[in-house]
Amino acid sequence: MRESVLVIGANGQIGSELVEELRRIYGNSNVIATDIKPATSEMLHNGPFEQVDVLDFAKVSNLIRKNKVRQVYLLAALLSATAEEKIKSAWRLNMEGLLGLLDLAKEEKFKLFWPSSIAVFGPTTPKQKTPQHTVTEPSTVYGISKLAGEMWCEYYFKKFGVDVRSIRYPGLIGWKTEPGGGTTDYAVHIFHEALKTKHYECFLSENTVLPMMYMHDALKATTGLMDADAEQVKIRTSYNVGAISFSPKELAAEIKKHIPGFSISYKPDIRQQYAESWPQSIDDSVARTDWNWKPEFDLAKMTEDMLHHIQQAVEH
Ligand code: AKB
Repeated sequence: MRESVLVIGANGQIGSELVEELRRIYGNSNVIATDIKPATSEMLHNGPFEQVDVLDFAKVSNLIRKNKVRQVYLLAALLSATAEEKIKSAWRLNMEGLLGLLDLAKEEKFKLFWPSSIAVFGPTTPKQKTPQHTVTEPSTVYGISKLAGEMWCEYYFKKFGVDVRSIRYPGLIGWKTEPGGGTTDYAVHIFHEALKTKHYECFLSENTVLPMMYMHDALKATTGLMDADAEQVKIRTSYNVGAISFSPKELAAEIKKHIPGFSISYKPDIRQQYAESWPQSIDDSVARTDWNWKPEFDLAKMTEDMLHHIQQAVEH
């Protein structure tokens, strides 16, 4: 049977790269990209695209039925920094979007992917090698919505048998699309500024260590979890996945190896508080055991790849 896949929030940092990867796996015409914003020309050129608000459930449901969709990736969300500025709309988008899709998954029996985040952890969580099961007392609106979402996922799995799968993404770093509204965004902006102006003013302080992951690994984790047999997926809240941990100072030092004139200065803002409430490194042994998760990119490899691709994109 033709495996149709729907990606909601396809224009975002994860979506734009995930759509490309899923189209490589399932074929261009079988992956329907959707976003509240109009499509980029690349997105339109390579396969089907629909402009849809995720909260328009009638339209989403119609798309799913009409195309016999078997997998949905729900990526539309407001991230940590924006969510603090728009508390109610963040809750509405992050929660109602998920609940609406969980209901549709219950009816239409598709497999649902929903991203959680290291933001489910808070100041009382152990910071080093944060375990899968530990204290989760988030202090941000975004973290609260992700924690509640995780519990809803588990509830729909246990009560209605919905095959929903989730990952607690760390900060994600990719060269294709810049992130927006997050706390870990500095780790992407720094590369663009390093190549453009050889200087970056960082909104986190120099020794703020956070868990991060290169987009290649994030896509590997996402498709790996979605491909796993249902019995392998034992956690139905959300899986810890780890890759790299570093501070702005360590990242700057790595960039300097490629761009010797690069300099960084620090002007921490409100995002410093959010970052300080999150773990510094993640214990992902449960994901490694359950569905063989393993990252491929370390700091040096990721830095080299980022600079190479951004440079190439600028030249073309
Ligand atoms: C953010 O910074 O808000 C996100 C996240 C850690 O989920 N990248």
